[in-house]
Amino acid sequence: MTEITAPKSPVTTEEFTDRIREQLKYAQGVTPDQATPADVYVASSLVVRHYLQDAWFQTQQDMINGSTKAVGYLSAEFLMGKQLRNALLNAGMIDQFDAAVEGLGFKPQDVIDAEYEPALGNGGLGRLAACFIDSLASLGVPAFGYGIQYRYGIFKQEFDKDGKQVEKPEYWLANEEPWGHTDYNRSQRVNFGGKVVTKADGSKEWQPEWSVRAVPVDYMVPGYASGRVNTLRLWTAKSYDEFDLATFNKSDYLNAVKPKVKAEDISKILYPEDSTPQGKALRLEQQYFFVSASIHDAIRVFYPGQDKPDLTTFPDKITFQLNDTHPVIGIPELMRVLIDEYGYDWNTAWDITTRTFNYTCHTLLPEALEVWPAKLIGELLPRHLEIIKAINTNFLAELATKTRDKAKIDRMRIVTEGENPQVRMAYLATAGGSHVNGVAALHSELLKDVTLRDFSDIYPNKFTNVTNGVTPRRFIRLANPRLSALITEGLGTDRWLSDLELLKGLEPLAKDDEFVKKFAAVKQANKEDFAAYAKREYGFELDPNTMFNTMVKRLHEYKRQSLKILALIAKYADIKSGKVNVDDVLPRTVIFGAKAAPGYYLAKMTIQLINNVARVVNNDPDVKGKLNVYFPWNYNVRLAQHLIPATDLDEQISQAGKEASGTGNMKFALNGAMTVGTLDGANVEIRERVGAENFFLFGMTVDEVDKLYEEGYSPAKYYEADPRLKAAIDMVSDGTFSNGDRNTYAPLVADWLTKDWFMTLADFTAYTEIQSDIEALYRQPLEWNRKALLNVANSGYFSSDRSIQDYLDRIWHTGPLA
Ligand code: GPK
Repeated sequence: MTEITAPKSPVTTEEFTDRIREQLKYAQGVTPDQATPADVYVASSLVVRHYLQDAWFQTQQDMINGSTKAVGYLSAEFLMGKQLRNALLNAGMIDQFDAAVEGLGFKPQDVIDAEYEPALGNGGLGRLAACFIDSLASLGVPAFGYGIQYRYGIFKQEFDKDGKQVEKPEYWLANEEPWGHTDYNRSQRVNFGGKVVTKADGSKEWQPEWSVRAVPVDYMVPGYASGRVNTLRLWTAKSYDEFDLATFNKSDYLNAVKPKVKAEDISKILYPEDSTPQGKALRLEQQYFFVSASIHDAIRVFYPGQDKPDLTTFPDKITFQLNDTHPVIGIPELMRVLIDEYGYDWNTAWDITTRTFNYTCHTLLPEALEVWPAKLIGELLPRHLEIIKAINTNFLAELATKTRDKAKIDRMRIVTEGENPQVRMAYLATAGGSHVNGVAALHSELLKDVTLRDFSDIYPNKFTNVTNGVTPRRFIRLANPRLSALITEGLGTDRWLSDLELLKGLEPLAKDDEFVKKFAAVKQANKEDFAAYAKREYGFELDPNTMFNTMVKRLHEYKRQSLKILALIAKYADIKSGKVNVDDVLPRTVIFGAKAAPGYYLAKMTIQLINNVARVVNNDPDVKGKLNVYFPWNYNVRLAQHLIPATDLDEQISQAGKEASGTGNMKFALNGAMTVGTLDGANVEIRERVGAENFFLFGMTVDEVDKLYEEGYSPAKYYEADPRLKAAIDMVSDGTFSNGDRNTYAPLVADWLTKDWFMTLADFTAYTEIQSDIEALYRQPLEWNRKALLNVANSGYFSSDRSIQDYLDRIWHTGPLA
């Protein structure tokens, strides 16, 4: 007997069908005969929202009337992926939807595919935020996701005929978008510029120069089987002045709409940088825009209709999590609101503020911690700069009571000294909140020992770890229905979808050859599906009888796509030179997915190299189809959902000490891929849990990396020492992958040989050596799949439900609604 705990549908197929017809008629204005899949998609989405509406009201009411503190997750990015199927799953209506849509003469998949993916994030950080709000709702914890509804998401990636990345605007709102409800009646004014004046009573008044209207667009966030529906509130910027009439009357139409354009520019585009802050004024405007609107919104929600609310209770109503440094301007903003708008004294305001905020750091790259010139803040937010300076002064005074180490105090300044003072947002976040957390055990240790060392010396109790997680609803149940069915069969229950540690119950089944064969059959079927998908979407011809070896993530030097491509070239060179007999080569299909920041020169050149290696290797008859390289463009959540379940081997090969956590690594392990990886980020914890014998470890550790830097790293030495590495790099130089042109990749080669900041060359030999272990195991399918199954069985810890529970216990100190 299989126990089914999935939510029951609130609706029959007949009702669902009727509602779709109704929406088609009244919202879309088409008959079922005229309707396209896109019409049915919009109609179905509106139907789903209809059925979630009461739970949404109830959740808000219980939140406002009850005593359970809510969570406000402040994030510049929410990389949600498609909404319809996820909402259907969480609300228990998948079967009714499928049947209703089929009854109307449509294929459910076509309707699902008609949804345009909102790509309002760059990568891991944004996708984590999306997993977290899913888990908060599923655990029944009242929460808001607060962010920006960018008109243009992360750019759409294309490749030109030379294999170079081309960025195209991602105008995701070009089509009807049924999920977001624009609530013009709950807008907030956000001010910028101007000056601060001191009033007669000594208090300060900010006289801003211009302002924009922040209009919330509300998305329902239905919990899985919790009956709760939270809110993702994304702000969009509107102008108060449609146009300047005086200018308009002079027939200068373009200039007349300038104020409108400037205001609406604020939410126009997501900055496409990942782990590198761009010091742009517009970016700071975006950050202040959404954070200021969100703080005022929370006060409106929790103190409805009150002119003089008692905001000393604010930290009992909501806790704000700062997702990286992007929303940190919220700290001086809350201070300003409390002091200037509500008349609290400094100390009371500081007490409220520090009890309200907590900060998550997502990086170890020092260049990725945002630093703003004080001058820029002063121009845009003059009152905030005053407050930041005062926070800095008080903080330094407090430090002086805790240490006599003047140099240390100086290093900890929030505002630096000198001619062009800078504001360090990570330091402001650490000083102005209760807790600071890293995103994996190793990362949190390194944060304490290196990046924020001085802070952790003085405030050791502020620091904690919350290892990242991913939602099993989207990344197992939706992405991999076959594996989901097998897990449910193996465990005798579907309860694992809300208690992922239950996967442990699969462990004994790894000894059962029949079960392992079923598991292998699931993978094979997923590979065939992916091959069909890749053919349809990209025109690729993938052979599902080869090993599918995947590396998907942002293109960054520290992640070391170079290591993967150099190893592949070395293999190709072995075949070309006859050093290995091509008939002995294990057939492999290597699949890359990666976007590079538009201004990141070496990353873009790496993309070009990969595309050209693919062109050459895939078309070389000497290779006899043993090596295949594919680079589907525009990697996004949808592609991830198709590719991850079809992967045999996953690459997590960053330089040790550089990847804060990784979350792709978790998704792959949970979908039964084996990992080849370094001791970095959450790889460490994954390996601990799945067992060292079920993980392909290679490469230097953090300590070895540090030691090598200290000794003086010379990449050329490694090039000379390993003939296969030399052959690979020489092949890049000699024009093999650039139609004979020796200059194309010269800058990349020069970087490898003279700088190689992330020590790709030093780890090359170890990386190629582990390949023989990988291939030997892959030649024994039963043993490979046994180990892959053990990866699934032991990765339950990496559910975002567990991450959220850790945040609740260690940081937020709240829980589900009663
Ligand atoms: C970290 F600093 C940043 C950033 O700007 N963007 C981003 O996606 C990632 N991250 C880390 O690189 C990953 O290791 C981590 O898993 C992810 O954030 C979520 O914590």
